[in-house]
Amino acid sequence: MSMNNKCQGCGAILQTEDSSKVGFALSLDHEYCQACYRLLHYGESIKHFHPEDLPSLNKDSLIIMVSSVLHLDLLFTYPVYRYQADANYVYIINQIDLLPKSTNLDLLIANITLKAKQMNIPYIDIIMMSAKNTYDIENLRKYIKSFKHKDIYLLGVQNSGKTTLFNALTNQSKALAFKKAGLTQEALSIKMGDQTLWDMPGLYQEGYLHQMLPYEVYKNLIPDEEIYPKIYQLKTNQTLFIEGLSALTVKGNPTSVILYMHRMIRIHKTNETRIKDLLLNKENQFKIYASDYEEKSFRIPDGKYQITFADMGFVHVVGPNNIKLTHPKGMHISMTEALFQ
Ligand SMILES: Nc1nc2c(ncn2[C@@H]2O[C@H](COP(=O)(O)OP(=O)(O)OP(=O)(O)O)[C@@H](O)[C@H]2O)c(=O)[nH]1
Ligand SMILES: [Mg+2]
Repeated sequence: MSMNNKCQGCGAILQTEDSSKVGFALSLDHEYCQACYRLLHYGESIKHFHPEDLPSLNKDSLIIMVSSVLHLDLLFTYPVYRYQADANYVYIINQIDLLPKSTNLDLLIANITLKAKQMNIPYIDIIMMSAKNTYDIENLRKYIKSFKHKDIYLLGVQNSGKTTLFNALTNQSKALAFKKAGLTQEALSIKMGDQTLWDMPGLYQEGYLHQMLPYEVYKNLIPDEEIYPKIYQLKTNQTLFIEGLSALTVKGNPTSVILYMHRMIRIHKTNETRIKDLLLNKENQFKIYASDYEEKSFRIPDGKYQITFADMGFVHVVGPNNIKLTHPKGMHISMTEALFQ
């Protein structure tokens, strides 16, 4: 088995021996492993593994931490600067094109900067951009060039857009960038002048949709274009039923809830008493995705708060209030202060 041929799509070392293992290809001459080939040509997903450990990085590098606006609750939570203390850090808040055009981006960046200061995060810059915007990419390319570092790493949670940035910055499209979490398996690198740009496997996040649903299903639940916020007025004990995935019930005073999710996700306003019936699919009205659900209660303090539903989006709720959620068991749910209005 050759140890040199890497799949151009996910970076896995190609092997022809075990079709159940990562990097399997029919021939070592192929550009792509079979999993990437099928994903690329047929949109079909066969197993990819989820790399969990941070691979070792060269010293004195520039680390670009890529975060999606969908994962802002996790921003700065991965203490990469502890493992790689000699590196310099730049944070990219990617996918800002997903936020409604009306979003106050100045306020967002001010709040993010404040959060970084409060958490003592070492960083050179925080950049908000879209990997799909050629102007942003051009600026980022120039920005990277202005550094003396030889190695530039793209790091961050799965699906934050590292490979999309990597392809755009290097003017090619061989590495695969899809909504499939954990797609990049091993580091991919390309020379940019005298610097090397590294696209790294995503950091694994527990409780995201890929853990409970097949790719064919979850890819349709993750937003990929501008989100149009939906506002709902809810009375006490009224519930927002979010497709067959979660239910949000207001337990305190009547309030409004603003929902930021994929426009195709069906929302149904109902009463708390009907959640069980709906989830048991008695009505056959909604797709029901999970079989095991759990409940969580949140006491929302005074102010605007964000409840994040794994990697599918979030809601804004104004406190003080009490909110009850019903969601698939193990789903990552968090409550944080809202970073924009
Ligand atoms: N709308 C929008 N979509 C983006 C942007 N950046 C990436 N995407 C999409 O997000 C999905 C994931 O992108 P990838 O580049 O594969 O993400 P990754 O961080 O490399 O993911 P892993 O390899 O799993 O760690 C793809 O469907 C991209 O098209 C962006 O700025 N805007
Ligand atoms: Mg990738």
